[in-house]
Amino acid sequence: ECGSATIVNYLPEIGLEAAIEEIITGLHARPKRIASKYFYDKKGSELFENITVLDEYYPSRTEKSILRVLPLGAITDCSEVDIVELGSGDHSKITLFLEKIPAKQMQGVRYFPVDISRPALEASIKELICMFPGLAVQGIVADYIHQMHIVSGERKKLYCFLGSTIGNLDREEAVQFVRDVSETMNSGDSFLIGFDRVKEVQILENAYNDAQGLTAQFNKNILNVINGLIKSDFDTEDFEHRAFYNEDKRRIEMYLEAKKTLHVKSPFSKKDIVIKKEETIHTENSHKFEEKDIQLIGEHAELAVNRIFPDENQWFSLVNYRKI
Ligand code: AVJ
Repeated sequence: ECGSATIVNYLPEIGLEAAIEEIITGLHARPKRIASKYFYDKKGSELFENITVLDEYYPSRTEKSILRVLPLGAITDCSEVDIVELGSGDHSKITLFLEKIPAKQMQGVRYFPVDISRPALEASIKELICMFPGLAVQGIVADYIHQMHIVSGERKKLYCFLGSTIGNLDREEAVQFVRDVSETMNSGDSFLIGFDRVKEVQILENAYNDAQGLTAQFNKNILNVINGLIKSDFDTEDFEHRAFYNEDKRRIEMYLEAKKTLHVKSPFSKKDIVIKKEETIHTENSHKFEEKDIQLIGEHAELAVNRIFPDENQWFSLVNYRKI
């Protein structure tokens, strides 16, 4: 027997118009850019899930190895808690968590997965309510970066921001984001964040240049996503995947490089989008963190670093912040 769940939509109606404008502006800018949130349509979410099991892509596997042994009681009181997972994606991370909750405590737990992709959210919830029939699940479609007050009420909360998604934000944005969430928290509430750590460059670069070319496909798929949004005619074949570590900024940067000069049309752009041969479109930053970054984020957000859970290689950290 499976349980049931509802999904509410918090994405504003003007979302599409704003998205189109953002995309067109980025494509006329110098350097050109497309925001990484546009990776995640149905196909993109599937591609990412396939990336997470690649040998080269260590972050997901490593984070899960930490989640598996994480003492849940050290983080929150699971007899009564609202778990809010920001950017939930698939349920493979949170199930490792939920499995630890004794069956008789499950009735006190409510789970709120929040994601910008409705299809991904639907697919994930559908499976989850069969795995945990007694769990109360309420899905939320939202651009959580700008929408904080999605779960109200006085119940104890545990926010989760896993998978090093925080690495996609610029450093200042990351600080601001954690601070915004912190402002909605009550004393004693918890925030669990997954951070990918600074490590040997070759390991980092291999993770974003896998031999099978899945990351290249994932990167190029963003063009299919925006073709759907701005009705453009980008051809993924015209681009090369590029990903490298920027030592200065401690981040992987991902680009699409044009193989030849292109004139791309969209009914939403008066002028053609002109991309010169070898010109790049910046599609993603994936920041890597040091312990000092983790401390700094806590300080700025008025959160105490309660515990840092590492893996055996110190490649990844799950950090439990506590609202003071
Ligand atoms: C889902 C944002 C954590 O930055 O490592 C994977 C996305 N990009 N391969 C990351 C991604 C290229 C991933 N995050």
